[in-house]
Amino acid sequence: MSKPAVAAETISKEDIISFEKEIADIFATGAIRAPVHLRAGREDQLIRIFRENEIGPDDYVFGYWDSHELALLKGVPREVLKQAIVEGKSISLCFPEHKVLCSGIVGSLMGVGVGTAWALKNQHKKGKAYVFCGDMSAETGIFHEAVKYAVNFDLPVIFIVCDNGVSVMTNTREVWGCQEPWFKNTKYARKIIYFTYQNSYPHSGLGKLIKF
Ligand SMILES: Cc1ncc(C[n+]2csc(CCOP(=O)(O)OP(=O)(O)O)c2C)c(N)n1
Repeated sequence: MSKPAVAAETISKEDIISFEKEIADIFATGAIRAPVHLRAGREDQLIRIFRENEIGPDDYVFGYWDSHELALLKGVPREVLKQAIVEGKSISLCFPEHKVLCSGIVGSLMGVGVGTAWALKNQHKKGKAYVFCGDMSAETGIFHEAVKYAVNFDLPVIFIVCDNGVSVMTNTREVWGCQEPWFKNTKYARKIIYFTYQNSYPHSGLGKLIKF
């Protein structure tokens, strides 16, 4: 049987950059009456992760407030995604038919990802759960608990920590008290993919007040 299609094979770095730029331009007009969190600078890493792990229709992708790129790479059609963002759903994008589920609440999906992985394993279903989060989210208690549980029960879940060095405007390393994430060189690292990047957009919005 052939493997299910991996949408990320057909999506380029330029596609992602131009999508975020299009949303930035729409946001600047005041037409989106809700927050948006734009991201740039991690396209290569995200494309590589989706392609190398062959993240496809059997897999679940969980993300937070900054998930435009994840939805595109999972196969949500560009216009469908754009419509949802224009309707104000950018920070909690949910496309169950594509197994893309996001939330604007820090930490909220760690347990959901682990629970999904538990169900996949115990129901002998194909697929994995992929939980994408930021560097400060990886410091939360719920992240620790979720990763420990996933490792101890060897669940089909991978956490992807995208480290942009800040939590909104707080320097992550000042909070961590060290340069490296807590899981580096521990047994928990086997369930975690980690990379650093610099976001060329502000944490949220465009860095200026938008009237609408
Ligand atoms: C429970 C909760 N507390 C606070 C916030 C506000 N908030 C949104 S994003 C964020 C920073 C998270 O930092 P990080 O995980 O590093 O994410 P990134 O910088 O990649 O966006 C905070 C504190 C929130 N969304 N939910």
